[in-house]
Parts: sequence; structure tokens; C-alpha cells
Amino acid sequence: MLNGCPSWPKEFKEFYRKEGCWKGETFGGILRERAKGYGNRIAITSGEKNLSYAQLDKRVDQLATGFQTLGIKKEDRVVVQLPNITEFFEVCFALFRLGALPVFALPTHRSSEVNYFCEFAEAVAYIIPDKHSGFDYRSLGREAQLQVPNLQHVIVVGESEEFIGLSNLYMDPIKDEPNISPSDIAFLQLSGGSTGLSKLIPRTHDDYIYSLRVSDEICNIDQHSVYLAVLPVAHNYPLSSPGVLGTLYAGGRVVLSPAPSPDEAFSLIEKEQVTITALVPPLALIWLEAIKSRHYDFSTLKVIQVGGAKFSAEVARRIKPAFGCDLQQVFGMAEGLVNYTRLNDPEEIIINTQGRPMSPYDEIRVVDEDDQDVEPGAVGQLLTRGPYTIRGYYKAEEHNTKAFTSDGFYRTGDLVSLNSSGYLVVEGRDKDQINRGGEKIAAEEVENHLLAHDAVHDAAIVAMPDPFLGERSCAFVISRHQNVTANELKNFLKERGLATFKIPDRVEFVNAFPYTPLGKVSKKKLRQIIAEKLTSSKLTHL
Ligand code: AMP
Ligand code: DBH
Repeated sequence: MLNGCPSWPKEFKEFYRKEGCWKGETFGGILRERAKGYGNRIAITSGEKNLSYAQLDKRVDQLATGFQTLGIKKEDRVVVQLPNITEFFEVCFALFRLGALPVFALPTHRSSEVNYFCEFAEAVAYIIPDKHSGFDYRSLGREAQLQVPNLQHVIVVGESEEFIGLSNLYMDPIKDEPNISPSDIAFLQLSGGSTGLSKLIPRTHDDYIYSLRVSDEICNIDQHSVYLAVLPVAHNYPLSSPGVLGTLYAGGRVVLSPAPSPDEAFSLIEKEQVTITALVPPLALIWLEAIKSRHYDFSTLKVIQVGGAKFSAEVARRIKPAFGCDLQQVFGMAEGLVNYTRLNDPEEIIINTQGRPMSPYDEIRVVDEDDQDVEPGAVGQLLTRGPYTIRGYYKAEEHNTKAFTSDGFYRTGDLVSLNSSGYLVVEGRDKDQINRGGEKIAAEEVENHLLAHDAVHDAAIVAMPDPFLGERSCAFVISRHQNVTANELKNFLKERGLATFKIPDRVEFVNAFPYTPLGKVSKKKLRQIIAEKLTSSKLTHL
């Protein structure tokens, strides 16, 4: 087992195996089996390209050989930052077969995040597209290579320039396949982070594949399912709930959308006879608006999932009439626990709750500040442990003592209420994070970047309400001199290579922060101040 990855205590491991949660499968093994069982069936459609299970399996073997010739081996970490293209899967499964670990960066991450992942994970390689969405990722490759001494290879899908071209790495399989244990770590997923930088989440073959199997059952995914991936597939939600990997596990077909816009996605739903897709709330709003003026045949579409951030009941109510399919709410986290509303739940449950845990082995507690269980139905912090929820972040010993209870429950930082039927409603958050329409921002990370500016004496970032994204970020700044502007600070953050979604949407200059009785900056008060300001400015505009 890779160093720095806390695991389940022995008795829990035995229990999850005995109960049949962990069946001893590996990702490499699954693909091999599906290729045997489904051979010519299409696994992945991307534009005009159709890749069968057998073709995928073969290309994965060839690529694994190429990676081996570069010296990539078991337990090596490889930062993978690829958009929704077939190579994402070829790369991941090739690494899985070698026992090397993908570290999943998102396409929106920039040098600040990428360099940190490469450095912290001590990655040997970094895999990128040449260009995507108007951005040239090779510039990130150059920076990473300059800044991160442990990084040996930058591998590019497309025009590789001075780097290694992925297309040159498909080689005849001549290698010995290393022995991969189902309890090995398969990859490192990212957390949205709450204190400082994103934490890395070690997920095993056993635990992740269990989550896929249960997700498939709940979402009725089988070999006839067609899953449209519109969100970036590296994210845990479209990756696994049931997402692209759940669909491949079931022998279904994954259709990759290059962008989440209705223009691309709607015609794909019709053309590819999509049965299920997954959205975040702001995207659901855009789709609802677009469907009014467009006519497509959506008769194959059975389920639209919405998750990643709180979906308002008023909007949730509009999904079924607009698209003629069921809504499923998904409340999950890359650390593990995923809650779903069930497809046959009563309408009011589907609209008003964020679902219930997917597995009977998920343990959840709703607790107060002293970790005591709250009264049934009351709001408290959600704690969880179970067969696919991690027991600790990668190389984060000290943080783990705070993020997990001594008996292994993960502190989600979500404030929830649990109703008498076991369904959860997300009521708020108890972590220093902004959820910008599903994209998570750790306040402290951005504050630290702001503090690096000469003119910034102190900074505090909070969420402000937004009708479209649910939340946007507002930076309160105490400046050292009067002439620094909001734009200057935003540009400064951009130049430091911070992902665009983390750049504060608004900057408020203040002379002092409000404090709690304990002397900490009161973010609650700051949230109130900005929310009130927004409301009153709206009123004056009426
Ligand atoms: P992460 O830990 O970065 O994977 O982000 C997971 C977090 O996203 C959860 O702990 C919640 O705060 C938030 N989240 C995910 N799905 C939902 C949802 N359906 N409703 C409200 N919040 C959600
Ligand atoms: O937001 C998330 O991280 C998330 C949402 C829905 C997730 O990880 C998931 C489902 O698996």
C-alpha cells in the first residue's frame, strides 16, 4: 500500500469483504472482462469516433507499454489533466493496469494548482491536451517542468511541441503486467478543500468499484444505458455517480460532450439516444431555458441528475415537465458518501431532498458542535463512514485528526437535516468553502494568494448569494493604501496562475473586519454584510 494513505481498520476491511461490498475487482481486470464479454459493443463515443470495449482494452495495453518504456511504474503518481476525450480513459486505464496513480486535475486548473499537485504528489509525469477551450495547456507543461524537479515527463495529446506526444506511446504489448491488488490505491481524487489547498483523496479499486456497482443499481444502469458526460469527467460526480466509470462497469455506452452547452448536448442526446446525464444546478437552469425554444427528440432520456450544489426546489419542480424525464438529486463528495433520491421516490421527496445514502453500509450521524447527536430532524453537521468513504487524506496526518473523528467518521462540513424516512436535506455549510455552482473554492487558499500582494494587509473570502450560481465569492480586503483596485487584485491572482473560478467575483475594501467573541474574523457577519448590500442595491435599482 502506498505510504501516506490511511486505511480502514482490519475488522472493517473484513466486514466489508464478508458482506460482499468489496469483491476483489480491479479496474484493469474489469476492462479486460468487459472486452471479453462485450467485445464489439461501443464503450465510448466522442464526435465521429466510436471505441469498442475490445479496442479500448487493446489501446490501454499498448499505452501501458508506452508508459512502461518511459519508466512509469507501480505507485508512481501521474497528474492527468484531460478534458472529455477518449484519451482520458485510455490514459487512466493504462495507469490502472500498471498500478500507477492518476491524480485528477480539472481542466480549469492553472499553474498554481497544477504545480502544487505535481509537487505534493511527487508526480513523475503530467498529461495534458495541446489546446482545449481556447487555452494552451503546453504553457502549464512548461511551467511545471521548470518549477517541479521531480516531474520527469510532460505528455501531450495532440501537437506535442517539445514534449512527448501521447500518440507515440501506443506500443505492442511486450511487458509483464504488475500484480495489482484490489485493496491498492487506484488514484488520487481532489477535494474541494476548506483549509488551504485541495487535499488528495486516496481511493482503492475495491471501494470505488463498490460505489460504481451500487450507483448502477440505483440508477438502473445496464448494458443498454447511454450516459452523456457533459461535466468534466475527472470530477468525482460524472466519473462515478454512476458517471462514466459506472456506465463502463455495466457494459453501457459513454458519450462525451466537448462542452456542456445545450447547443452541443441537446443534439447529442437526440443523435446518440442518450438515456441519462448529470448536471450541476446552474447548468440545469441553462438547459431549462434553452429547451423552451428548441425541439429535439428526447424520448430516450430517462434521467437527468442534478448535484454538486444545492438544487432549489422551485427549479427542481420544472425538470420533469420540461424534459419529460425523471429528476434525480445527487449529493456526494469525492471523499466517498453519495446520496441519491431513488427513481421511484414520491415526487415531493425528489424535489425537496438531496436523497439518502446509497449503501446500507453507509453510517451517518448528524451532530452538534460537541459531536453529540442532534434531535431527530434538527440541523447539524453530517458525519459519515462506510465501505467507500476514506479514512484519511493522502499525506495529511495533522489535518486528518481534525477532518475525521477518532472512530473514523469523516466530517463532511455540511449542515444537514435528516427526516424520518432517512432522507437528507442540505441546509448549509460549516466549512470555510464557497460552492460556486458546484465548483468548490477553499477560502483560505485564495486569501493566501491575496495576502501575497504588497497592498493587501488582510483578506477574508466569503460566499454571497447569487440567483444563477447559488453562490459567488466576495473578497473583503483591508488594503495598505487607497490606490489599489479590485481589478488589479483579480489580475494579480490570475497572474499567479489561479484557476479562473477561484478569482473573487467581487472585492469589497474595508477598514476592519468584524470579529467573533473569540477574536476570529466573523465570516458569518461578513456574509450578512454582503448579502444585505446586494439586497439593498437591488432595491435601489427598482
Ligand atoms: P468535495 O468534497 O470537494 O468532493 O465536494 C463535496 C461537497 O459538495 C459536499 O460536501 C457538499 O458540500 C457539496 N455538494 C455536493 N452535492 C451537493 C448537493 N446535491 N447539494 C448540496 N451540496 C452538495
Ligand atoms: O460535489 C461533489 O463532489 C459530488 C457531487 C455528486 C460528488 O463527488 C459525487 C456526486 O460523487
